[in-house]
Amino acid sequence: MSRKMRAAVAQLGPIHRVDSRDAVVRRLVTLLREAHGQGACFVVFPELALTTFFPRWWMTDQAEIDRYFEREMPNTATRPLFEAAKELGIGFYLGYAELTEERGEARHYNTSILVDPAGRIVGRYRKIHLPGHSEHLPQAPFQHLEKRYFDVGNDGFRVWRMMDAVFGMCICNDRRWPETYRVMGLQGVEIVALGYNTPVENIHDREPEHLRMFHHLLSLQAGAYQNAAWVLAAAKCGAEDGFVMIGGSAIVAPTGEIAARALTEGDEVIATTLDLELGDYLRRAVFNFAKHRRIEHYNLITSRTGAKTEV
Ligand code: ING
Repeated sequence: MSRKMRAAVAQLGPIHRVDSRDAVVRRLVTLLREAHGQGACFVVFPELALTTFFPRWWMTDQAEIDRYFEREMPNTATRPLFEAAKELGIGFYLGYAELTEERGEARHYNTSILVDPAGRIVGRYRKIHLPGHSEHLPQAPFQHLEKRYFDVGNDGFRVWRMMDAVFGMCICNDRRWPETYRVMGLQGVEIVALGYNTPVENIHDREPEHLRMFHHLLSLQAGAYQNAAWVLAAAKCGAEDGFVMIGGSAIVAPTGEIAARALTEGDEVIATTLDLELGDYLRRAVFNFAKHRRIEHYNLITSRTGAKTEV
């Protein structure tokens, strides 16, 4: 009897600066119900799914910045989502900005949580690969201030057993780094859930826009195949206050093939029945880590940060 799970990715269209948490949560609940209607028992929502992608804005007033963060989870605004999920018996991944305190100091994380079908938070991840910059770039068409507004995540890349499967989480830029998937792959991850907000325009260098989607899908497909895992990726996309982000939400199989892909840049649910044994043949052979990996030759991966040519 093969292990199968019907899962969905809930893509979000734009969230504008004026949009309230309550209005956004109503959209999330609608998407959750649609996913349930498609037979899903697990749904992935995007990165920073409760607010606009605020790192695009230069802000200096910490109180203004902190308005984009959640001090507790669930909270008044998000409780309807947890309650709907529990009513329907659906687990979910949710990305949001987390404000917490550690050793008396405020800490700001770009966070995702894993919630089980009973509405309990069973896992938390804090984004490790923070892209962009920390200083104001006045000449740029928009900012990408994740290095300014967030602390580097301190939870590592972990996995959790839930609903008879092994789940892992990451967030947006993490998906571009093979280390992200491999650390989870070495823990036997079967389903990697991730959300993303990816601007169409590259503010640093002139780059053909079609490459944004190409690199996004390439990263998902490589990570899935090289670790024999399902990868479920949810975009927040479309024009947020005029600033366009790519769609391309996708469900990628352990073979690296795209099983489902969003067609729009709005609120959209895609769903697939995940065969959790589809990747078994890859783990037995080509990606049998225990049999083939040669870690005695990999030390630079964890001992050297930047590239250095010594020849
Ligand atoms: N966004 C983008 C991402 O990694 C980016 C930033 C885009 C980096 C394109 C490099 C190239 O998809 C977030 N939020 O990480």
